[in-house]
Amino acid sequence: MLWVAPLIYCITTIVLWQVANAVFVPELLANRLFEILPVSFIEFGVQSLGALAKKLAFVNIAAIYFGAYWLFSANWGRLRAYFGNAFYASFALWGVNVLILFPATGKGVFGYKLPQGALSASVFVLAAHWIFARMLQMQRTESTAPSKTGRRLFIASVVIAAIAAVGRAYRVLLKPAKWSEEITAAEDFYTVSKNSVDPVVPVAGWKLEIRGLIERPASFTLAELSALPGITIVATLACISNPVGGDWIGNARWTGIPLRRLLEASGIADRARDVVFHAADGYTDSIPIERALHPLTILAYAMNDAPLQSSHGFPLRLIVPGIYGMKNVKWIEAIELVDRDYRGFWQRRGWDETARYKLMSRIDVAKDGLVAGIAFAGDRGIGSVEVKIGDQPWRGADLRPALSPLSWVLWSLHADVKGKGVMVRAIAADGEIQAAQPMPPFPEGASGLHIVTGS
Ligand SMILES: Nc1nc2c(c(=O)[nH]1)N[C@H]1C(S)=C(S)[C@@H](COP(=O)(O)O)O[C@H]1N2
Ligand SMILES: [Mo]
Repeated sequence: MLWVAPLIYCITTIVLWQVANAVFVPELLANRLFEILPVSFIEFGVQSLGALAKKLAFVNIAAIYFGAYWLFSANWGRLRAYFGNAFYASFALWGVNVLILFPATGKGVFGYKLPQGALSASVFVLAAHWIFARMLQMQRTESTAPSKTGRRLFIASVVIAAIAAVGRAYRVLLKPAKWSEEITAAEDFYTVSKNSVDPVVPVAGWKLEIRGLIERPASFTLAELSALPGITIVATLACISNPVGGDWIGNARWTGIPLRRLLEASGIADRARDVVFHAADGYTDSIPIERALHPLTILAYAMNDAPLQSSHGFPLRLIVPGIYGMKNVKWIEAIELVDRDYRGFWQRRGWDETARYKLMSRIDVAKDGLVAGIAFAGDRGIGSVEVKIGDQPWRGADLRPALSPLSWVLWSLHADVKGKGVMVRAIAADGEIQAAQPMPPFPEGASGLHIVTGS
């Protein structure tokens, strides 16, 4: 049974990771890969496969990692001659993890840069290797003829990946065209993060720390924050990677504390220039102090009148007017005031620094005599929306009143569109007309008009 030792090793590491918050080496490797791959390549994957792209990459890396243990175990009959004993062999493999893989993923030798610290990180990995050694020891010294299991596992993983990809394409194609709701339900709200596995932050022990260039550093528990007078605002959030016509945009009611109140209570130093947010997943980003003091910049703990879901940043996330989703940091643990321009996670990878929302509009439906969709202008407000059908002149659409100055607007127009090209453009309240020139999402957000064929 050559696969018992690697299988038990795989299960042990997953259990330790999920239950005891131990490091999971494939996760480190996957995150590292996302960091070193060119952004345009990741964007291509994410846009063609959606969030699934990252999960597939993660699963494949895990398969390669545990595959190496399977190979080791399959060849144990031969390898025993070199190592002498299963425990020495396992110890060597542990060394590969903590002395090679940890530093290679930027976590330092023994993982001293990990949030868990070097001791905890390497001891958990050692424990899993001890179990692997026990299993190797018990493995019958049978022939080392390569079994077919490896090839079968590989074929199975390719088949599963293909089914998942086809399934997703199917869902996208079958999704009936529906006009957006004013408020997007939390379950339907897009989620985006840099992580292959998002953090789940427990309330117990969680604190928001405020530090840096302030007179009185402070910290708050979630109960303390929720007891402060809060505000509720409707605001649209959109990802800077959202392509023209894409659905990485949603509108929700956010409840939280104006950031301004916390900062002013802490006494802002004159030199403070940027406000930096540090998150539980190691993500950081900043906004200029002026934006942080905007009365509608809030630290939100509720979405659509329910506690924030983990995927949307529980226990606390930033909602900042006029700036792409990227800078609306989730899972916040600390807020730091600094005297310089702080470049966040995506800025270091070439994405735009200001990240101001571009004027956008999208067609949700164009059939049975109705054209309808959404339009969004960040914190500037939508003035009007125009639709062009075939070669007819631009026509003004009807607008529903915006729920807030930071909300998208729903627009519609009754017209015969069957078989005709339909396009839309938004005009901001300040008179700016949505740019027709197509531009890809990288580095400052997509532009171009959404065009569909009516039915
Ligand atoms: N801590 C943390 N915050 C984050 C991110 C992240 O990876 N980590 N991703 C950002 C990006 S790119 C976007 S578009 C929004 C998405 O928020 P949502 O998932 O609630 O829609 O979260 C932002 N906040
Ligand atoms: Mo994003």
